[in-house]
Amino acid sequence: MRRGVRRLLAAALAGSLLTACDGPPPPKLLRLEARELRFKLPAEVPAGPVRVRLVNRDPVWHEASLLRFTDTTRTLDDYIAATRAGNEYPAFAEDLGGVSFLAPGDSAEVLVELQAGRYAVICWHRDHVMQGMGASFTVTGEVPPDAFHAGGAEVRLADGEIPALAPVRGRQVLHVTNAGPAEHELAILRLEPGKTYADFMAWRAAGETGTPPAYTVAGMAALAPGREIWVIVPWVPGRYVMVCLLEDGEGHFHADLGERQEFEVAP
Ligand SMILES: [Cu+2]
Repeated sequence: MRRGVRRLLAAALAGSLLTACDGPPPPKLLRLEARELRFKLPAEVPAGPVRVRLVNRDPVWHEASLLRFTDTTRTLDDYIAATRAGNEYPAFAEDLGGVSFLAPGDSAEVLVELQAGRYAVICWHRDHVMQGMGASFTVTGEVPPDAFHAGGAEVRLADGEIPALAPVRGRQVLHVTNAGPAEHELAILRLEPGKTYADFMAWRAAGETGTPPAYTVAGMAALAPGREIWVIVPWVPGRYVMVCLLEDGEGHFHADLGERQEFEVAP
């Protein structure tokens, strides 16, 4: 584990409230509302474990990629300028996951531990970053010691592979780590009956109009190597595909280079 702290997931995350006085405090909620190609969010968040929830109020798909400015003199404008200049991984920012792309009206949640610093959320879906869809915020204070205990099913990402998963019906937490060396993301899509991953990619390529062949139920945006995040998945019965849709230097989706798993959640 990154900070060597052993964690077990707080019961609060699984939907039940902790009542013991000496239990760990439940993670704070950072609610990101996407509307009219902008994010609405608080300006300041206390350091420690944070549930990041993306709520998509737009008629188009959005994601909320979470990053920390490693060079504190840099700003969101610098980041957007860098992406417009073709640099998708500016050296002054570190990708910490965030929430994967979501259909209109949908929401999803991840859990991360945030240290004090300056952060931003960016929508990397389609050309939204070029349109300036990002917002910055500050994390203040100290991370409480052993503030939360995290667990969950282990999902260790590496170049060219996503491990198979044993989904547990209902609410499940996935502890996602990136062994690198490349950045990876993880989108968990529920396929409509009879539809495939190829159908979904064709729908994307055609401009995302009409009924999508699949919907994201949970997932995380780009995660830097060595980082960790917890993805909260509300499994319902159906057929799923779990993919990384980042691209390599030659324009191939990681999903087409082995980072893809298809599976069923039984009724
Ligand atoms: Cu990948």
